[in-house]
Amino acid sequence: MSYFPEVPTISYEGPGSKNPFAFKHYNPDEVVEGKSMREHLRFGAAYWHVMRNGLADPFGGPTALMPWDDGSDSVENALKRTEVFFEFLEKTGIDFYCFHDRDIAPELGDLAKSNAALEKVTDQLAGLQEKSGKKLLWGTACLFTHPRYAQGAGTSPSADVFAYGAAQVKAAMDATHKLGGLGYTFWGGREGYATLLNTDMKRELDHLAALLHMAVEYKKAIGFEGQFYIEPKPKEPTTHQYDSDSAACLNFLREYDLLDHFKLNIETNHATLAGHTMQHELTVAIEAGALGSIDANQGDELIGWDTDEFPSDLYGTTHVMLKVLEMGGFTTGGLNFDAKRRRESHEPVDLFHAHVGGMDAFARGLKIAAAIRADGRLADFVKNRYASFDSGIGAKIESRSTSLEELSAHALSAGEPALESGRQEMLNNLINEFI
Ligand code: XUL
Ligand code: CO
Repeated sequence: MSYFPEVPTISYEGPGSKNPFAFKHYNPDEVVEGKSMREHLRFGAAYWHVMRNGLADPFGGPTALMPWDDGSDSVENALKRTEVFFEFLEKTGIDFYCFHDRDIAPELGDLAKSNAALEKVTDQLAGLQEKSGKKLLWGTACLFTHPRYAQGAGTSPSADVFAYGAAQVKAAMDATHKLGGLGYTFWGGREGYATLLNTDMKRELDHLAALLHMAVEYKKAIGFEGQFYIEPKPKEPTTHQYDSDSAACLNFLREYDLLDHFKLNIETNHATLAGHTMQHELTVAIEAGALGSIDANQGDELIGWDTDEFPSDLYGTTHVMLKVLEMGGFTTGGLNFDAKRRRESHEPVDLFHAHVGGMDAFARGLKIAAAIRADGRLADFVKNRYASFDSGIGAKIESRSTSLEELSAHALSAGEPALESGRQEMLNNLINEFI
């Protein structure tokens, strides 16, 4: 029984192929910088977008055709979706997936029943993973959809809501552990505020840190060895999200003594919303030794919200892969397509076009980034730009073995410093040589 009878298993046919159900660039076993593309890219599919996103928007209902889905909240329907999803993973050749507890199993109006449903679905997922070799990149708890979380979960003003959220985190960590998940993500769904008039920011942040510390404790208690991630996002749904960008997350983790236990899961469209480039967000994380995983998508520069589009911009994928290669590749993380089709792309085959395009865009990004690195001019330029710190007074500044007195004497004797050009246009041209 096939849920996508019109779609073949996607394979690599090379740049000359005109087949929309073929990779033009993603050739899983092709070796780049000593590793296969599959090992570099570690693609993941987001269960919430592939299986649960009906493509509704604030002005109109869902359009996505899901002939396999009876639209009910039954466990049977949830179990059926897992089979559809694994056929999708099989045909696209995507090796990993990610989920929220409530994507895979229904919320049944009673926590014990919801937990039992999650157990049943994860039993089934365990079997499907076993059969297919697919792996769970990370799991998470959905602490933002249900009305009880309207004012936050870990930062809710209600201790009972906090406890309910904590219970969901516990069950979602159990589910992730049971499925051999390589990571567990905390995205601060509604952990933020709409107005400071009703908000005690300090207490809310203390509570959020308390939740994360308890999760660290629980992780030890159950022997879960996956990596914890925090996913920055500046706004939407709340006006101000506490985990607004990489720097804010790192500061929070340091302040609350959590940095040893967390890395960041950075999403391209969230970077855009924060007024940063993705390179900026990745660089901040990498320099702190804290880049864990990536939610791969792109935003629309003409629209000010999280459009979660599939990555198609080759400059974007090139810059991401330059950073990933620079850090030495992913360990537990990967490229999770936290992306949805446009509302107009409502047919099941569009799921394939979307992911195939994203995978090819990243495969090209990888090849282009590797070529830029092999060429070496870009890295050399940056290295040379700071060469004055390699010896003499610059080396003393870097080793903190000088003083304002000595630097003043240096400046008095050296005269007016000369600056070399930053050569931005030349470097843009250099990148374009490879795109
Ligand atoms: C929301 C978002 C989430 C997280 C997981 O913008 O990116 O889907 O990735 O909760
Ligand atoms: Co995301």
